[in-house]
Amino acid sequence: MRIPSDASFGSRLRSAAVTARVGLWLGICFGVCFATGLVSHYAQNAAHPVPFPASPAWGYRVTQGLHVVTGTAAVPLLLVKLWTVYPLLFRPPERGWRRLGVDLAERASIAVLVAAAVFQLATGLANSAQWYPWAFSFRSTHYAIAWVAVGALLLHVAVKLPVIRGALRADVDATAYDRPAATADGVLSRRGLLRATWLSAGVAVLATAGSTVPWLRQVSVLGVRSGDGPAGVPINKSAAAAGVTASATADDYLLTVADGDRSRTFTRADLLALPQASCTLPIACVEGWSASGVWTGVRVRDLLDLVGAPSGADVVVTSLQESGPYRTTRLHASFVEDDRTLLALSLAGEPLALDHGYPARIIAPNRPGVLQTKWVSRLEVAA
Ligand SMILES: Nc1nc2c(c(=O)[nH]1)N[C@H]1C(S)=C(S)[C@@H](COP(=O)(O)O)O[C@H]1N2
Ligand SMILES: [Mo]
Repeated sequence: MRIPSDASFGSRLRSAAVTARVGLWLGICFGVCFATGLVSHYAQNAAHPVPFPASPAWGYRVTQGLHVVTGTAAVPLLLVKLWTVYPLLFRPPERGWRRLGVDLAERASIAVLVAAAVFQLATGLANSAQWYPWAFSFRSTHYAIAWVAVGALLLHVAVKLPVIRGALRADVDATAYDRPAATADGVLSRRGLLRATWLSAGVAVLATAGSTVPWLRQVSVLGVRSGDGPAGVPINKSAAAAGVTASATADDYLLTVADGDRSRTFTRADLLALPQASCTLPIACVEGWSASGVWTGVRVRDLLDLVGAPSGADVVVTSLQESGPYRTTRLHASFVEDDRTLLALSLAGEPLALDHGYPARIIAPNRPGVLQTKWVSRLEVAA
């Protein structure tokens, strides 16, 4: 087999004029994805030096939706961008020690950028399909590599800035930044290629965004967990999968509310006899879907008042589930003190379905879905 040289790639479509235009949008997508990813990571942290706000209630739904939409749009953009530049891989190395050093450093930084970008998009997509063909922790790894990707991206933009500027200011058919070999007509025009690229990014978005945007449901063939489940809210983990079917339906179910050595227990009937509050709040899953529901139950603050708990403390929520990362979660004070934070007993006017967390679950505004703990057995003021 003959190794190609950069002269083997003659299409004038593989031009910096195309790369810079696709790269601009790819950079915007990565920027939005990074910022919204930081929000999501912070929201899930155990400690919040700066309180995470409970308002607006739909905030996390929007940032998480943007995260998945921009990540999805980035897939075709990255593929086209790589297609336009990969002949550069076969460019002969520079001569002279200094130039060779710079050349190798640039190639290494681009290798890091491409590897990190592909890793982020591949693991992100797999996560939104709830497919985990790996042994590492998704959240911490996706977070760490995000910094690598953004660092390498900033370096890349800084190095390429003169070319990017020049290419974006000139007409898309200009040849100033083309490789000498790239002169043959492509199968379509540069404008045609760009149009096809925007179209495929748009189709990728429409095919998945219906998992968070209700009126897109009909066209979202890939938005698999959209609109199904009791009361129109999808099920993430079922009671059977969590191993709580028996304990959640047992006659002797009790909720314990505790603050130090003061504690009280409640049956579900006791909870239903307390003053009830209703609010419309979304569940926004980190896996990319979200759905809104009308939840009714007892305000968490009212429950804490019944054991005389002071305001301003965090609360540890424990589920009947015996193991798993979401068995206990921390409800930070900013949520505890919010009137819309409920121990929900019903959804859409019906008793909570077993899979939605019967007998009782947490629902709070602007909170990641993973922290909306189901099958709650204990609320305890954190020490
Ligand atoms: N005890 C417990 N609560 C849980 C989970 C879980 O696995 N165990 N999954 C969480 C996740 S990831 C999401 S997105 C929401 C989904 O709630 P739903 O299934 O009622 O839509 O529940 C959360 N509550
Ligand atoms: Mo989730």
